[in-house]
Amino acid sequence: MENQNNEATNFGRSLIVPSVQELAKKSITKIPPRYVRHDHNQKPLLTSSDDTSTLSVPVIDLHSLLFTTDSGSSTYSSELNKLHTAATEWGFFQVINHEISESLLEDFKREVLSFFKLPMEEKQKLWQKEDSHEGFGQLFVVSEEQKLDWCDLFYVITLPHNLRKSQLFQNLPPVLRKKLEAYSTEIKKLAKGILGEMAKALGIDGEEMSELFDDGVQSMRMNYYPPCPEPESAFGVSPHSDAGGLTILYQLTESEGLQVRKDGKWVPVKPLPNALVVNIGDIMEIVSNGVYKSIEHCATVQSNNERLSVATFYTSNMGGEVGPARSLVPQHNVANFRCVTFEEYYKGFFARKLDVLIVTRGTLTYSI
Ligand SMILES: O=C(O)CCC(=O)C(=O)O
Repeated sequence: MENQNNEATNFGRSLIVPSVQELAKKSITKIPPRYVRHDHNQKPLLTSSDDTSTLSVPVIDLHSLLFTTDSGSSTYSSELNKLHTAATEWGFFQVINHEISESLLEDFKREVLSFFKLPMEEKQKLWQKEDSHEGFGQLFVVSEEQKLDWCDLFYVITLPHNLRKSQLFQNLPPVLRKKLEAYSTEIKKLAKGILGEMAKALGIDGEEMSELFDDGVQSMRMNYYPPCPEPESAFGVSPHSDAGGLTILYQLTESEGLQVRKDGKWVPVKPLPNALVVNIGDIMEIVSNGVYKSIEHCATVQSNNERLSVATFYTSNMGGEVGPARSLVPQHNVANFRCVTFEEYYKGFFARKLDVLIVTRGTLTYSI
């Protein structure tokens, strides 16, 4: 059942901003000042330097982890070890052999591409409203002076069903809605599978992990980055960490854009055919008592190519608490984060401006 009551699930709002896609259609040679970023110490590289071209995020083969019957094999334990190291040292990895069918990925990609190509009058019907950040627009815009990203996005809560905004869903193009439904189900399965393996690697009780994530909240952020006349001056998405448990990112186009901060350097994540990118969110860092890392990342833009991606955020159940796993704390002899309710946690997250989040995450807000 979808939700008719907006207030019940309203975790946040964002100021309404103009469409970047429409702006980019105007063959401009300079970007408006609101998109120009001077925070150069934060800026990633637009091309790979010698330093980072040798580094790449780990690739995990899920066939040997999730789809094998022999969890006693050395292949299984070596891949589990690889997953644990990736989550600990990178907070990011790509997954192959995830068993989401190529045809579903292709269909979903086609529908998302056409969605962003709809005429503006159609998209306007799905634009964010003042009281909610679901729909087309941007997120985390809290002041008229704030710099904006070179990106149009569509944000929607997809699971559980009772959190859905029925009005928004009913107005989605029917084929997109059908494919989104199938993709959302597959991503939930995948996220739960990976979380289950992480529980084993961390030594978290399997039942506790299931209680935390079985009926998790899932939302999707579809990103469209138009070509940008001054790519070195803009961000597609400003540096940030993700709030949820796990994020699963589908890079729809071959152009690069995602960059991950590793030991102070920005490392590009090259799209691999049929791979998905997975990253640890703040909640999973907290649940793991700080063992896994929710890492800063951003998206760059390009002068000639558009880029599209879909980030699916899978997080813990509503109504629960966000804190280190109970079964882990005795093993570590210390809880490195305090517990807050899920609602407190998310209301605080969406009320903050994105770059403030980087400064506060893990230190002021949640740590004890
Ligand atoms: O488009 C990308 O590669 C990154 C997107 C992202 O970080 C986000 O949507 O939160």
